[in-house]
Amino acid sequence: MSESIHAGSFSQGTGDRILALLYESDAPFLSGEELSRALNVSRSAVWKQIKALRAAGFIIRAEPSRGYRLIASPDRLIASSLTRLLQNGLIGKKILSLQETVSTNAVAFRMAEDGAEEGSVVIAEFQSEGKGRLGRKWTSPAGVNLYCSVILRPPIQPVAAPQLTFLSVIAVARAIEQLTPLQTRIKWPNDILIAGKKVAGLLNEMSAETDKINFVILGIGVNLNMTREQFPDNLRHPATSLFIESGVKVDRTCFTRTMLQELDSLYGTFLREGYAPARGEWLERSRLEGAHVTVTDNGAVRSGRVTGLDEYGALLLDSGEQILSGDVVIGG
Ligand code: BT5
Repeated sequence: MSESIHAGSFSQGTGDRILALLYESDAPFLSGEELSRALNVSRSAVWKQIKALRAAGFIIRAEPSRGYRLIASPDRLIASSLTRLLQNGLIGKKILSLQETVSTNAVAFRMAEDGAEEGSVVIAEFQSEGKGRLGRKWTSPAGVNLYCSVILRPPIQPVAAPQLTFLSVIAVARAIEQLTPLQTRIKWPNDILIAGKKVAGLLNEMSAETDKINFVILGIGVNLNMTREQFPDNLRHPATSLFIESGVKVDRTCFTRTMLQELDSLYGTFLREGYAPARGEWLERSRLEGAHVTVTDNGAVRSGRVTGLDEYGALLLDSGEQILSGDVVIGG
């Protein structure tokens, strides 16, 4: 499994480094000699890697007198193509992209324990045991969606950590609305719906001491190009993907970049101005204020009219109740 090769480090193979150079180059072609010098490997090693990249779906033109040029990339989420696009922010400066893993949250958690920098991102093409909340599973077929985890080290009290969920929810909603004609609705605390069906789910995990957060992992799962047949029959609520709703395949690299850029900007605002701006946008996007909801949590059922969100992200009901966790049904 590729996870065991990569987990815990960002060291790139020669193929990845060649790709990064081809992406970054302003010149139309890079010669074999330039590449071999930059990477300190032989020209035949460069050629071997070019052949391997072609076999993996990259279209690379080779001209004897000029060198190599990257023409097109396959539909894969590749660290070097994403980091190139995300150099100006905190989030996404370092990205680890895995072909498959158990769960990106689990990999990111271990990397954060080993000291990975704030803003590091783990992405996988397939998760064998993608996690939902409360021990539930997240269906994660290969090569069609986004499964991603972001490591943050916010200087806030552990009790305020749920506020960060709202940042990732808003980042996903903004990316969907920028790149598709679809309208989203946010459902407390961590779902994004299109036409009442779940298109994305968020799972935050935290390592903290009494009054200090060591790190938070923002786990983000978005159904991008998943087809109807790829959904299991026994989901708890109706689910969908951007492809099913719009009929158009999403460019997954472009979606990932847009979402991470939005998250970076929201996190910057959060660090400077606190939680109020995100809370305002969340309330607007959820259109939950005034709605009648039923919340189920561990068998306890509460219902009422939503009056807002408190400063830590808890849902407030007109009965005066403060809901910290649970599953919400709107209009129930
Ligand atoms: C969530 O849990 O919605 C959180 C999902 C987080 C997934 C990301 S992917 C990257 C990162 N790494 C991980 O291992 N996880 C995170 P929850 O609200 O508990 O919803 C889970 C429920 O949604 C399941 O019990 C199913 O009924 C349903 N479900 C499962 N897979 C789905 C999918 N792909 N799309 C829509 N609904 C799904």
